Amino acid sequence: MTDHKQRAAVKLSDYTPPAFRVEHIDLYFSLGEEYTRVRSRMRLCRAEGTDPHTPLHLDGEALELEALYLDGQALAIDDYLLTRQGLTIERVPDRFELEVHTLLRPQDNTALSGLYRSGGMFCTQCEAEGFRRITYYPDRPDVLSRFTTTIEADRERYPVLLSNGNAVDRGESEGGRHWVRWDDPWPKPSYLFALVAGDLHCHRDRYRTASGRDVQLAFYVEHANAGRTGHAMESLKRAMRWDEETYGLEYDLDIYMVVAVGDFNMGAMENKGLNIFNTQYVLASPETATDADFEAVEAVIGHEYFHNYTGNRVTCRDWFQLSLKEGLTVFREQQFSEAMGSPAVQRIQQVRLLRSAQFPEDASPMAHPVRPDAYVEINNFYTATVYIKGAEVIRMYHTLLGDGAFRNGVRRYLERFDGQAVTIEDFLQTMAETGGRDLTQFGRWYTQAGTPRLRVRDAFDADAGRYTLRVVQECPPTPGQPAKQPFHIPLAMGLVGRDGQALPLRLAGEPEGQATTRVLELTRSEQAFVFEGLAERPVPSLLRGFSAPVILDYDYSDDDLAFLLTHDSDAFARWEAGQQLAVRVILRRVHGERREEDLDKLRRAFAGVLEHPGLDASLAAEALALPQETYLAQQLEQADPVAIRAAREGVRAELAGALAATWRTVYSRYRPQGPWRLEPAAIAGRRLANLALGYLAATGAAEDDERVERQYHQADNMTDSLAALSLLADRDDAAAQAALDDFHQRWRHVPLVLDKWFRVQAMSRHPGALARVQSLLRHPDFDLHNPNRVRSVIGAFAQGNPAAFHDSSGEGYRLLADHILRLDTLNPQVAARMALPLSKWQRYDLPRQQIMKTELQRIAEAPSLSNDVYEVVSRSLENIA
Ligand code: B3K
Ligand code: ZN
Repeated sequence: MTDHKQRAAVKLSDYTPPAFRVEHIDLYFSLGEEYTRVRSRMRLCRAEGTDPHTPLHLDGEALELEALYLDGQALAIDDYLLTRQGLTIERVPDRFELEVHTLLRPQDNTALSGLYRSGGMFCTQCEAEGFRRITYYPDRPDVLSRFTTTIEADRERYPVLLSNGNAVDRGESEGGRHWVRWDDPWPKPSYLFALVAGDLHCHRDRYRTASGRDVQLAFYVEHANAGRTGHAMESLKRAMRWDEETYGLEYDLDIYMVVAVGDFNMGAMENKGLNIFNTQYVLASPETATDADFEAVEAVIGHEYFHNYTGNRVTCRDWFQLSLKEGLTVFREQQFSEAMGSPAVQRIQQVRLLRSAQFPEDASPMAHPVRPDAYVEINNFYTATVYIKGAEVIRMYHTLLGDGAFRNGVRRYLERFDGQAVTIEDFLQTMAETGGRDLTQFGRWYTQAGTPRLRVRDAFDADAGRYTLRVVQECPPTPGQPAKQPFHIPLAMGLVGRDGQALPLRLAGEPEGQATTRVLELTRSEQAFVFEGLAERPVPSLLRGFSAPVILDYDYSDDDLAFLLTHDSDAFARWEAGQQLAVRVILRRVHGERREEDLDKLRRAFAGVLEHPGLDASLAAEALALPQETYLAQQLEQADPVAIRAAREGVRAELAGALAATWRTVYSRYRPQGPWRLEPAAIAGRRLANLALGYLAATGAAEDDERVERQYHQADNMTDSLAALSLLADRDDAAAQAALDDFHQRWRHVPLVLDKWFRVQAMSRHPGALARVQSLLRHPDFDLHNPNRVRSVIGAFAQGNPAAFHDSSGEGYRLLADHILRLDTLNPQVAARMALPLSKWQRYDLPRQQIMKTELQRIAEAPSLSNDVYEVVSRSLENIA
């Protein structure tokens, strides 16, 4: 069997500081249709304390070296050593100038890393290690340099030429060409370099900072997308204002540019002053984008903007520190989204994502700590763990320190380390100092992988009025970490009286207090907390606001859950109680256990949500949505996704029938009247009405089927249109096919919308979904070169349609493996992402495990596999811990 240790892993413990500094780099790009020439002139100097005999090593990959000059002298072929990884010059002075000429073919760069083409434009993606695909350079985040960049290209084809910083000069050159020179005053690591050239439409605006400086804002898109950047522009201004008000951080250049490209490996990139975005997170109009898309645009615009400080001004020493910028920036993005919308709804959605994306990762052979300690390919570590568990870790600092100390700590961190490349330890130390807390044990959140489980038991002593909570924490083994030390866990909780009132919490030995929520700090494997002054046994409300990324295990009765759903003062805890009730009912069905009273319990609980005075439609929609199949699967040692689908759909259909009249009323009452508006009440209305429509689609009544069709045909916005279309994609009658054909016909020239057409079919709950996916992959509009299209078919199917993907025939696995192998020759980064569903094989029954492993093995044995896919499949095949 292939072993990932056969390929060189980079280890955190091997870190050494850079031997050379780059004081300045002057880049010259001559862009062409067949080849592009890059000339780099660097002023280098040996870092203080470095051995004077240390050779100079520059990273470089997939480059053609045309010439090399050291202090003006051309170097001959035996003056340096050239390998597939880079360039080494054995003897160099302490200070010198190096000029490097390279030749690239961006039009053939299907990996979309480095300089590549998307549609008619040139663009770059340098994080993590794309700059070495442009020129030879010490391509590591702890080498910061001042960049000037001149871009020269055909004037007609590429009227817009952009790079980081300010445009300082421009001119004409021969043969209908022109050039622009950019100067970035802020020293930066190479991963933040960017270049764009194209014939682009520009949406301009400006922003006045708190101190009164005017910043130009510019969104560049292909002409066909003009008019769809308004929401992104407004989101950017809101993000700029929010960061000033919340963290006192003001933008630090005179211009902020965003470019939208249709071919992009991930969501967006925070290049200094020149963000490059996947079109998906910039373009939004009511006809083409759903409410969720609008929200995602605001969040990602915010995220990349917030990186300007957390990531760009203070960056990472090495890529093991990735969560230093990503966890913190995701947390800031979450705070921003909470401030712009409903904090409770946001929190629920964050937790749902954590549970569906990160918990399974933590339970898989790919599990790694928030700060990993080894990698073969760093791009494989832009994971849910580094990003969203990383954000949960930051949220726990916030919970432990309190809002004021947290914000002061972040400010102090940014001031202290401005312009530097630092470590997670530097952040932790600063937060500990500012908060006046010892966070040594807390640091284990960065070094230990796995999801801790809290087992809570309680006892009530009626005579003494004393209630005891006993908490045991344990964390399962993960690869390379058989045993774990206890974590420092903030457990937010409350106690609810039998009358539904929040009870004041008094811990034994403490004076009387009024607080009804407290944060208990767990630091040992087992701890007890004794509350006094209680007249009767309370119902505990545990892990309020999801105060830590853990699995909570407390033996609630069904009635307790229904009670908390109605009475808990914490919105998150109410939602959680409802979800747990639904989880139980569905899992009983999975186990073939059918209790008469089950449906009734759920029906009453759901009706209670809808009858709640002061109903928040958005929160209600969250509470009435059944738990996701992936979450249900995690509750089982070994899951059968087909049985889970059947049980969940069965419950859905029964709830649909039992509450049909209610769903119809909800549908007509909450559907916003009049034209589309992007306002909280209208968004919440659409969400709840579409949820009701989802249940109605399962009643089997002709009137409800027609209601779905009507909504599809009458919708004036993508939210309603797509909600109906995805329900139609679950059917296979003539009306459903007609709607799918209509949608394709209408949107075939709008790639982001066409992605939705592929996605709803790839995620169809129809039993024939697997066959449909097979034909979608042969559809003329399917394109393995475009990551969005790949994600909307292959990703949606393998991650978002468990019952079809895990079809017992194994066809789903084979189809995925075939496509991973093809994709790996084009775009290894995306191919490796697509392989992740197979890495979770241990979670399924034995026959499925067998076929999944066979397919992993087949991939592992393929010749010339990329490091990206190699690392995923070889780790997946290793035995867990
Ligand atoms: N920093 C980029 C991600 C780069 C991923 C490289 N494989 C986007 C972000 O997190 O904002
Ligand atoms: Zn980020």
